[in-house]
Amino acid sequence: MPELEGSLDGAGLRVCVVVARWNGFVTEKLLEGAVSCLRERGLHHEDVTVARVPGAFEVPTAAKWAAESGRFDAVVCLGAVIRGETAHFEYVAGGATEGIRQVAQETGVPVIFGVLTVDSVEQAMARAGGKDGHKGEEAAQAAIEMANLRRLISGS
Ligand code: INI
Repeated sequence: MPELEGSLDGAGLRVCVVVARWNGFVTEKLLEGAVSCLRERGLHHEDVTVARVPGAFEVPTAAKWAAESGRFDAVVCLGAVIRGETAHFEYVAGGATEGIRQVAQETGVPVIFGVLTVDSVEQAMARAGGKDGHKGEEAAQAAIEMANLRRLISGS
């Protein structure tokens, strides 16, 4: 029975990282982890492009531009939506989540969800290199795996 699994070797891949400036004290940590992971796994400096957007709500739009450009094997989406007192959280988090899912499915390019949707700053920091791991690194790793799996499945 044939089995396919994307490797974690990033050599030769080109990745765009879209990162939101909102809650930059968290998203910059996500970005650092994502870029370190991509470089450690073999991507060249010039094959990692960073695109900054105002907030998580804008991430799917830039991700779509990147995915449709044909310049990237995968897109990593990073942001942090931290629950406040209003329903705004639901709209921003929901828009980012649904938008990213839609871009991935419409374009067929791996578009990876690395947006934290959390209740508190503590929870956000814990997932940005703290006690609950590093969502930026995880997202970068998922991008490499999915880009390589796509090549295996499509035979290119
Ligand atoms: N954007 C975020 O990335 N995180 C948030 O927590 C957030 N909150 O709380 O409002 C947020 N809002 C801005 C939003 O993403 C857009 O940039 C803005 O609405 C302009 O479209």
